[in-house]
Amino acid sequence: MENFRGFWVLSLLKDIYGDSLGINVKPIYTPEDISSLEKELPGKFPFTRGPYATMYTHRPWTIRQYAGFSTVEESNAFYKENLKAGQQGLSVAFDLATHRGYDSDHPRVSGDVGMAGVAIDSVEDMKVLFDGIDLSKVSVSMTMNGAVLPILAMYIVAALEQGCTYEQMRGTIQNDILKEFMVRNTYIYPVHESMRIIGDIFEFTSKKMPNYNSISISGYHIQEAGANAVLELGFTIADGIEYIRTGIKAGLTVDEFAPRLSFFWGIGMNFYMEVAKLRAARKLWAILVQKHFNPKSKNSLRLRAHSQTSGWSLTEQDPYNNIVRTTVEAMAATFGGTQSLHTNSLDEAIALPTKFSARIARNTQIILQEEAHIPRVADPFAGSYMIESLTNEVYEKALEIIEEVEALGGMTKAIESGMPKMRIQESAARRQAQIDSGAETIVGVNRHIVKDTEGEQKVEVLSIDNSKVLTSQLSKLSSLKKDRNNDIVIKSLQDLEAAARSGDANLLELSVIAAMNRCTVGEISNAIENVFGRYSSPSMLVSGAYKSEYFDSHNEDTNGEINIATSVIKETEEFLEKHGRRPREAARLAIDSDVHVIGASSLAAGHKTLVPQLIQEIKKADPNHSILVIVGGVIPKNDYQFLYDAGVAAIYGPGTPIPNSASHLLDLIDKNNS
Ligand code: MLC
Ligand code: 5AD
Repeated sequence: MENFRGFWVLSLLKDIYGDSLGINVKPIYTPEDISSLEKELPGKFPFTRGPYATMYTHRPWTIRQYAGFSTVEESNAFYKENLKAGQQGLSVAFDLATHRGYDSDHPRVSGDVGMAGVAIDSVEDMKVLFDGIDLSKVSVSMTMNGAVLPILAMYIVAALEQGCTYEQMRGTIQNDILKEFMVRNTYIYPVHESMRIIGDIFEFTSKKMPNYNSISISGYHIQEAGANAVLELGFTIADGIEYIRTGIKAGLTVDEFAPRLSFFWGIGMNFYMEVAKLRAARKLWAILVQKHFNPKSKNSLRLRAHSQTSGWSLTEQDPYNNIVRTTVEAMAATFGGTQSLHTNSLDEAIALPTKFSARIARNTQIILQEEAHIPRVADPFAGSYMIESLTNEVYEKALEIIEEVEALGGMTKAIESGMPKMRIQESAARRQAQIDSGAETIVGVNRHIVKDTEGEQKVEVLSIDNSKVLTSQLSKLSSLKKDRNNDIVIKSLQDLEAAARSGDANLLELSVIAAMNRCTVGEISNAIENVFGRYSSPSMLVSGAYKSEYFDSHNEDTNGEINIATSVIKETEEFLEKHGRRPREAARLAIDSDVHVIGASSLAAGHKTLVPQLIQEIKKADPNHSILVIVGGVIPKNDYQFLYDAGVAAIYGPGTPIPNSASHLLDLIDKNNS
């Protein structure tokens, strides 16, 4: 039995930690594994054990739940309730229209207004969002990257008009554009111009807002896009180094802004690895910042981080299991010494959180803080042969990635070369293949699948009335435009545009003036777009990684039948022979490119508006309607029939194995073209 268990543990760890990470986790660790490592203390260089000497014993991590939906009035009410119920900091989710720098009345974004976050068009909206919330006391994080100038400016003006001084403003702006180009995709301007904006924000905040965190350098989205822990860590620290260079290029000394750089990690189910990652991150940052920039203040070397449990790890199937997953991930984050934490809600893979699911998610943290007493000791895993050794291995492997990026000339250049995106896509394909082949277990998806759910309580789904939000935003926008002084508005926008062109004034400073004068998000973004342009990314594909990983871990199935992936490859070849080309998917360019299928992936809840519009457009341009529309992503089951009625050919929800959807899709295309 013991031998058997040892073997099982060994093979499981090999699968999870995987060759792709290059880390061989052993079944047992001894003092020899850590004999060469230095003894360290929390709050002391290189800060592996935490940025503060006393850590949670002095102050537990901040319970900071990310939220925002519908109108500012509804989001404001939600924030106030959450604060009353034990949440400690705020974190604002904006809708996609705002992220892209469009006002709610822009025709391109009508389906997205208020859906995956709160809609903001002007400082008047921002003031209502924080109505009754004292911005000198409550720290607020804002996840904004593309439209960072108007949004940060509007937050500043809302705070000033509340009576809060610049010095009192505390909080964080995400402002991490490099990872937008790698994975998250809400950039607006090209990368060099975007980096100039970041330099301006560092300059402005370091001079006027000493308690404000000017950036949240984010690995979270890199992990969510499929990167393993080493890639997430390596690319994120390399981003950080690039941002320090940006600040120095803007004329600042490292100590003027580095103490207010902050980080953000994704925490998945790979428990030991996540604890080690957070510890290794602090050590990497301290050592590399010391080496490259030699700061005088030790605050410049201290990595502080927010963490969020992984949305990707949560499943639509058997969703109450998600509470357990989130608890495990939250424990990894806090054992790793995070400063602030968001715990996801159990309905993550279905829709935005409801009041009920948000309560369970928040209470998960309160229980860890107050019932499990995790804050009682600083860095409890210190001295563990395994965690210390793993921390060091993750450190070494991530350092190799950072050196690869540096050899390309730093992260901006690496992004232009396409290297990080390709590596992340490759890692994602391998991971998916491990799941689809059953090498990695996901309970309820590829093991212990529940077939009979009759009589079980269904998960309640939050649904947002997009047309109601839109009507409200349009009416607020038109009264704003009537009431403001339009001459001053025009002058503010001209000043911004001129500064974008000349480079001789701070763009955040001018955005604050524009926001004060009631210019809108769309107007401020557009004034700068007139000079910088709007960036659109070329697409890239990775091939081969999924196939090799799938067959490495799952060759023929045990019944001796040909497994599904083998048969999909065969079907694809047959299709190629019959129709003369491989089936391709594309979105907007589909009609011009004469594709077989358009695959729409929706995480932003716009599927009920945007997918029917897409089908109508195809019908208009292609009356024979030979292009199929399929949908994937976070789609509540209740919406499936609506989408089928609108003409959707297939819906592939979270957890659908790729070979199954590929086989099904080939069949549909074949029928559609025969
Ligand atoms: C804390 N303090 C201590 C201490 N612990 N002082 C002495 N000893 C100790 N043990 C002090 C700190 O110095 C600080 O004061 C104050 O207490 C608050 O602690 P903190 O550690 O700074 O915590 P916090 O304010 O919560 O800030 C954490 C942070 C910050 C630095 C990581 O950047 C942050 O809150 N980030 C959140 C990012 C976020 O929510 N992002 C959501 C992304 S969602 P002082 O005076 O030094 O300030 C997303 C999804 C999507 O991105 O849409 O894609
Ligand atoms: N409210 C709450 N959580 C959100 N997320 C995204 N938008 C919202 C929102 N409006 C969370 C999900 C997602 C991650 C990027 O952030 O967990 O996976």
